[in-house]
Amino acid sequence: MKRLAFAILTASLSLTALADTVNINDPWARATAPGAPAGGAFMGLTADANMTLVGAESNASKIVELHTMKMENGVMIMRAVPQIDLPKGQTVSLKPGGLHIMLIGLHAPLTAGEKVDMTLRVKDSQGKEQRIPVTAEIRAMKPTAKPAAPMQHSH
Ligand SMILES: [Cu+2]
Repeated sequence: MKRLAFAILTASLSLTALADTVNINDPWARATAPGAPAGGAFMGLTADANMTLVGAESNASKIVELHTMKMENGVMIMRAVPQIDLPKGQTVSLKPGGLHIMLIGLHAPLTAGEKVDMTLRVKDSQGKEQRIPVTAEIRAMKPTAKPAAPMQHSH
């Protein structure tokens, strides 16, 4: 049913019969504590052709950004990135401690067992934009990043 709805949406956006798209695998978001300003969302992305994730939207927060996370001088640092490349046929993993989607300015805490809707904006090699709806399951999960590392958010 979901697949059919998506096929109709894709067809309405493009006159080509078989539009390249991005397949989403296991989308989830991490549950947040009450009052937490931001939460992360994660998934696997596999594109049919060379494509680029250029942004995301959600009603769950004021802002949605694409982020990278890595250790620098012993500190976990997150940074916003303008886009994430999705090479043809390769699964790009958005996961804790790495690339992720950041929901900033949450309107309500992300509660385990509930779902959060997002829309991904991807561009193909001709620059044509597609909007891909994603429903992420909210899970309570311990960070896989080293727990002792202090975290710093830089923009
Ligand atoms: Cu982040």
